[in-house]
Amino acid sequence: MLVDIVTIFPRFFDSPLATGLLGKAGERGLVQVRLHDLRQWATDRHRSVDDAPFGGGAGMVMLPGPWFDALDALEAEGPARVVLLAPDGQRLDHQVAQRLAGEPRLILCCGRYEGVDERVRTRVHEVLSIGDFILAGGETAALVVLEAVARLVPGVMGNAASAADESFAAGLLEYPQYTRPAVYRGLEVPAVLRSGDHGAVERWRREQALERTRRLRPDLLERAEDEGAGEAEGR
Ligand code: J9Q
Repeated sequence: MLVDIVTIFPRFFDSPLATGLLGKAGERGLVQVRLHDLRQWATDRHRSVDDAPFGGGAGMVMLPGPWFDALDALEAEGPARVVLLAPDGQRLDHQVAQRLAGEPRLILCCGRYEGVDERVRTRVHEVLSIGDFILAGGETAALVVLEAVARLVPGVMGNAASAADESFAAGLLEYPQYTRPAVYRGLEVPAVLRSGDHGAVERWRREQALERTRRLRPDLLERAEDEGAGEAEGR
């Protein structure tokens, strides 16, 4: 997968792209990320990318010109799914991430929080939000999208177990995890996990995941039921 990110802060992505899963996916050529400074498509001598809003009001609005020219240039290289990060977009979830992971090429457009000239939306295929809160700009949201999508690109996560966990994780919260020591400051690891009875461990984990989901995120169970998934598919 190729991901082009258009931003006024290309350096924002340096450390996340060099580190951990994204770093490894880049090294292995599974997810190639290219960063583009929106200012390279600015046309005035100050390299402006924003201006005051028509009609007045606080803040600045990103100019259509640099965005149109950036997308002209990037799309001239070939087809891509163009995504704008904005608070009024469709909410990112596992399903959206899976859909995007199937795309050969994405262009992630990071706007600033005051907004992007409305006409830029004529050039994007979809608008995505990562939640109901205000960020300074789309960069943080783009990074969230990128990480959620990259780990679903075939080959990035590796083993079959993570793929199996993935379908499970989509519908239920995770079961409680423990490692050594068996007793820490008087807090014990549940006996079933140390019993060696793999069937019992499996049943316990499923029960715990269901209970935890019912208690903390009942909306996830309702959705799994609506989708006709859940029990039958082992989620
Ligand atoms: C660009 N608040 O917020 C939540 N998801 C995305 C955003 C966002 C924002 C400002 C600018 C994206």
